[in-house]
Amino acid sequence: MTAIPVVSRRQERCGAGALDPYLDLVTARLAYSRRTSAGWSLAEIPTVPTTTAWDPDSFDLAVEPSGVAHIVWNSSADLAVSDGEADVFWSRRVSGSWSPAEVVNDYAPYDGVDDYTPRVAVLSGTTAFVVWSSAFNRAGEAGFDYDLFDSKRDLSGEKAAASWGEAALLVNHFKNDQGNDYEPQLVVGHDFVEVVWESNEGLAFGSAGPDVDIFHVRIPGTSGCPANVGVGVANANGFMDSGRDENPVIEVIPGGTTVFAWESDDSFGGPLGTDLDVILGRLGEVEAGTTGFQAD
Ligand SMILES: [Ca+2]
Ligand SMILES: [Ca+2]
Ligand SMILES: [Ca+2]
Ligand SMILES: [Ca+2]
Repeated sequence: MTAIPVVSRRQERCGAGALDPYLDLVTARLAYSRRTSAGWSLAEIPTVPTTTAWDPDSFDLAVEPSGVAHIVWNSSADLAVSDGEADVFWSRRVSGSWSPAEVVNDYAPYDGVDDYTPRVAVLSGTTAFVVWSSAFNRAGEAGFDYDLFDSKRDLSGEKAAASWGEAALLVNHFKNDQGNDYEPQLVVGHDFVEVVWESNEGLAFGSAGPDVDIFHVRIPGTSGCPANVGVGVANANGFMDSGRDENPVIEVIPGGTTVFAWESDDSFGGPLGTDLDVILGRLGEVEAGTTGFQAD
């Protein structure tokens, strides 16, 4: 086991005992299989209430070192909320059994907007942490643009009354922005959470322009919600380009360097052309902040 208390989906796929959810395209349900030295197990159908349409791109998995698996997904299924729009759900697999699905976004009964692309991690083995994208104007301070929200759930002690906490904006930045923020991905270090996403927010008095760029934030583990930390542009060309930079992924590699990749149709001054290419960037610990990224 490493010092990192969370095993993300991507990390777990690289090791023995990997677990992976996939979408059953016939019935549009979330299915789950676990890979061991004997190969992939028979698919399980978690306790997911959906028989209605949902976004097949929008699920995520995190696995604790103990093997407990957590899944999140968005769905317009009517689980206690019959409003027909998408909300965020969570379930976990303990000793081979899936827990009943729970609604993650506490405002689900009255929000009237779709909540998309949830990502899950487990903090210090005691807290489930989910980030997602939503246009909900929480407390009248988020605006009607898409922002990133988060919520936590206590996992310790199997508390009967445990439930998801109040959903909050991920960072204060989202109270004042107007851009749309989509496709978050997160990774957890020993004392921080890092999130990347795509956004058309101009940032810094509009200097990033109205095109889509990759944004990044590192949130110390001690931060409250929303966290009062700055948001940076992760793609080094973000203040000059006009291309679409989308669908980022992020990882922390041994040594503490954050690496991320995304797709872009920017030509980078010509050599890449205007077709879609995959770009790799990195953030060294010394360079952590708003301008330390560099394109490889
Ligand atoms: Ca919703
Ligand atoms: Ca926004
Ligand atoms: Ca906002
Ligand atoms: Ca761009």
